[in-house]
Amino acid sequence: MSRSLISRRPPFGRGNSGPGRLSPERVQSPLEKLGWKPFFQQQLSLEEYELCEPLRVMAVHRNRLEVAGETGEHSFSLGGVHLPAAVEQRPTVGDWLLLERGTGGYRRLLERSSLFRRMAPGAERVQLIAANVDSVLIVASCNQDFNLSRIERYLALTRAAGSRAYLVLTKADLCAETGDYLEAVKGLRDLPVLAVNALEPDSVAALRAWFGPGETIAMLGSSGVGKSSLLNTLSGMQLAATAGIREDDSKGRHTTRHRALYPLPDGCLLLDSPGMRELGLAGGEEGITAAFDDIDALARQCRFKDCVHEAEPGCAVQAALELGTLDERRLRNWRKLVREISRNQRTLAEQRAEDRALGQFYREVQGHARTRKQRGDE
Ligand SMILES: Nc1nc2c(ncn2[C@@H]2O[C@H](COP(=O)(O)OP(=O)(O)OP(=O)(O)O)[C@@H](O)[C@H]2O)c(=O)[nH]1
Ligand SMILES: [Mg+2]
Ligand SMILES: [Zn+2]
Repeated sequence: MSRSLISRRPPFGRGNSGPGRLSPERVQSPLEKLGWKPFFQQQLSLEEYELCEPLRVMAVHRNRLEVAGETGEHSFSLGGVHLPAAVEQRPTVGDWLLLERGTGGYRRLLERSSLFRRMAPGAERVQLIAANVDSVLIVASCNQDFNLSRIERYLALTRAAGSRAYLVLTKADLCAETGDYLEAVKGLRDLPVLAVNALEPDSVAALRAWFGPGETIAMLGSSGVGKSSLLNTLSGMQLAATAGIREDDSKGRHTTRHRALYPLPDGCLLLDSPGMRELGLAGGEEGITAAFDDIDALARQCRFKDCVHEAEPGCAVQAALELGTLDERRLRNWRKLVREISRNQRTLAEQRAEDRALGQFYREVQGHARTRKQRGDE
């Protein structure tokens, strides 16, 4: 581990010079190594501070969580826990939860610094991907599977979650000319890019400069791009299985089946996840605005406020298309994501209204039952 890389980074908990501060000179505590920060510490009441132990969710299984804390890693059964009905309030990978010391009883989830969600494929529900992610490594490979619109989608999702985004182009060693790929992503602003061979430690070493100790990094990328390979090379261990891709179309074989968080020797934590076939945007228009700020800026210059950028006079978006300063594909992808998000938000709002109505119905039924009981009705 290179000390000089770490010392260039600002310490966490800016403005906090107390004992909670994580400085490069100080050795990280076991909790800080798991991503514990003042943001979480501040949420504990005095009673919780004394009676509870914070644990990070490293992996989620059907009825069990893998958690890690001051005393190491263990498995926590959700069997006897009464979890909230709302999906968003249930634990996901990266969450911090409080368990009572001694009894191990479940207390609560701590407020999240960021949350990644998607529309569950085929269902009209939200699915949680990860919580408390500081940065996202968007992974794409320099082969047939490279898709700029997909990268833009990941970027919108990352911006919506309020996390920093980085792009790594893998399989640079298998491609004669990485220049074309680097050129293709040049228009994506505020997105540091590196082309690497994910199997080669020297090649991925440059990635380390992007991340600091205690930082949680999620990887987003389709199957076969080399997410697990990056994890293995960065950790110097064979932590996750990898498998060859299909020769005809360069697509992966969905080797990774579960999301799991891995602490790296550098002191940051990397989330390996399955390549997600569908990553429907579940909300956060501001993510799209941020990922497509060029189109947003153009739209503001249109003559009409409600311009839909088709054939209206004085449309700055159409003018940019004609000038060639805006790419037709990018505009199409923007339209697609905007439509998708408004459709999904409508669905989710209807879903929530139905859930509320159902809750109200149950409460009324229970109320009637109580009244009958009090009156001695049969
Ligand atoms: N030559 C070369 N091969 C790579 C590189 N990155 C990944 N591979 C190979 O690509 C294949 C897929 O890599 P994985 O790491 O399993 O991909 P993944 O993104 O984890 O895929 P899923 O788990 O299915 O989502 C493996 O055979 C890797 O050895 C690279 O940069 N160069
Ligand atoms: Mg994998
Ligand atoms: Zn317009």
